[in-house]
Amino acid sequence: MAKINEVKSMVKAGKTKLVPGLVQEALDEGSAAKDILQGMVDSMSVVGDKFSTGEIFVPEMLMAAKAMAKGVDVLKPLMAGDSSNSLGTCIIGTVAGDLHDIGKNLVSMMIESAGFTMVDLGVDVPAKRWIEAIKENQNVTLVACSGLLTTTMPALKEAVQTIKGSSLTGFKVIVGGAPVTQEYAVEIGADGFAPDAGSAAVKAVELVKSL
Ligand code: B1M
Repeated sequence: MAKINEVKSMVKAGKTKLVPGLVQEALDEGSAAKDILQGMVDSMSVVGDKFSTGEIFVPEMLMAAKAMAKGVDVLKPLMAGDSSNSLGTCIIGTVAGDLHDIGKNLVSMMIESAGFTMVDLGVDVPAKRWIEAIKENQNVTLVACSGLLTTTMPALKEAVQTIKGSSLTGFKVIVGGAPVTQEYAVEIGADGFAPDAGSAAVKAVELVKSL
């Protein structure tokens, strides 16, 4: 337990070199991977609050994000689970104008563990790139669009409407990210919404099984 607290402090402090070792020590101490992950997610909330109040600035926020990403790398093999990748291909990315990828990466990890082959387009994905990726890949059954900023909600809408308005078929579209709600997902024409990575995997399977 003590090590999880150290992981949380070091993520907040953006200590990229220390976090992976501490995550491993927390595991060795007997902490569950999901509890360590939750600890790091909680730290990012604190970091966000400190940014909102002007206590820290973008560079500190970026260092915390990098530290968390290093910690997640250690947990990844433990969280991935045993997947047969039989539910088809999922194209995932963060919408245009948005550089946040920690949540998207966690969602990707969970959807992969539910049985999808993942194609990650990264961040700042323009609407037309989603279409290209659906055409370029075999057996695309799911498109997952992440958006973390209120200012990129219109880009999320544009992405979903471009994808749904194309002549391409055979897949469902799921959206999510901190400012996104079920109501907004319905409003922009997405097939599904999930508030977090775990429920995104559950929703992904549900959507694709209804194809
Ligand atoms: Co930025 N940022 N950021 N940031 N950042 C937020 C999001 C913010 C809430 C901070 C704040 O003000 N309190 C705020 C947004 C306010 C708003 O729009 N409502 C904000 C801002 C303002 C900005 C900038 C504009 C700051 C500036 O430059 N002045 C700028 C924008 C840059 C851009 O994108 N164009 C910016 C930049 C950055 C960094 C680059 C420094 C860095 C990102 C680095 C990276 O991702 N590689 C960063 C960070 C780290 C944050 C906070 C602190 C942490 C985000 C995070 O990783 N959270 C964040 C504050 C916060 O979240 N409290 C903040 C942990 C992650 C696990 O949670 O991403 O929410 P989250 O993902 C969750 C769910 O949302 C959901 O599941 C995930 C896991 O459970 N989910 C999905 C996500 N995608 C999903 C997709 C799905 C389903 C569920 O289906 C497809």
